[in-house]
Amino acid sequence: MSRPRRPRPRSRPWNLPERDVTPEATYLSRRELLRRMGHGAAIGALGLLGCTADQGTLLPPAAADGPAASRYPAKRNPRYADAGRSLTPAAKAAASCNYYEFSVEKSLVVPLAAKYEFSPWTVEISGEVAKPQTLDIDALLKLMPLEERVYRFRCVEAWAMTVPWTGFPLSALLKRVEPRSSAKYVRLVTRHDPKGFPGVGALGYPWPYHEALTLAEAMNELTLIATGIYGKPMPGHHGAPLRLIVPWKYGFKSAKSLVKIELTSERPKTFWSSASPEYGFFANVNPKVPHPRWSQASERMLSTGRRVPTQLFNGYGDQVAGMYTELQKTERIWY
Ligand SMILES: Nc1nc2c(c(=O)[nH]1)N[C@H]1C(S)=C(S)[C@@H](COP(=O)(O)O)O[C@H]1N2
Ligand SMILES: [Mo]
Repeated sequence: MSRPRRPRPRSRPWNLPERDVTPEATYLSRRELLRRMGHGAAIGALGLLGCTADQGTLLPPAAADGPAASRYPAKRNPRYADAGRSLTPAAKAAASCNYYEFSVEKSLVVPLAAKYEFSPWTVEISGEVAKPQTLDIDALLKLMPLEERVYRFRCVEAWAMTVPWTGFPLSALLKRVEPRSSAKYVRLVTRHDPKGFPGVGALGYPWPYHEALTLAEAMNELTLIATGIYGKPMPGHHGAPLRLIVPWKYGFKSAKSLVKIELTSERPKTFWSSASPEYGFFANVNPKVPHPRWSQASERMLSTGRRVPTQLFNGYGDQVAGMYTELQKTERIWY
């Protein structure tokens, strides 16, 4: 877990506190990253958006067409009607989007994703299952019961939001494909489109973005496949047309733009643990286990900018801690 610290002079204008803790900028300075990605000009043109523009004006209309649009807003699940915090305004959540396929620069994710074509889209559910399926997104949406849930969301960079996701439990989908007894893990793979995604080419990351859960984690009641947010179909920047949500883990586990859900017998590799030894497989939220480069004791609410104490398992311990009682004797479960 220990790695050399890079000197990070605080006088530089891009060294705002949030950026200072961006885990992904480990190897290169942000300016260098942006230069290599060819975003220099875009940053010049949009440079003020992150600070002064009314973020509300950056929001593209949600994907309001499509046969599933009439299913929104879905009925809110009373068990998750309220996450004990006020909802984050949609524009604030959009302004903080993390989506490296588009850009490492948060203010560019919304405008770049707005130009991307997310349709048509198919999802494959395969691997150690009795009934593998490849479904068009509309067919999938017709099949699954949609509900709304308000969850807390905690990024490893120590910002947090509270948002209403629309979607269905991953368990409901997995039951349909009938996992074999050999299935122990669920691997989630996102769209691979090096030509279409402007952020992919220049960076040496192991694209496509991929994540994984144990089968028990995937079957946990909290684990969602989200197809919408704020009562509407998912906009591009939050992971259209469908993404994972695992609210007791750091946000990087919640992979966007899924194209494949594969059940496996061996533990799959994950994008961030391949990219850096700072990250492991489990990535459960724990305020007492600092990141090698910063504390996780508190988090900055996107809604107010205030810091609040971080909760163990992001406050979802009642529903998830049991899965780790044995595991944590032999595994590194916090990163
Ligand atoms: N495909 C993909 N999924 C991704 C990411 C990404 O860069 N690409 N970033 C992750 C990180 S680090 C976080 S914090 C969340 C952010 O979700 P949001 O932008 O909808 O808030 O998405 C996660 N899922
Ligand atoms: Mo994140």
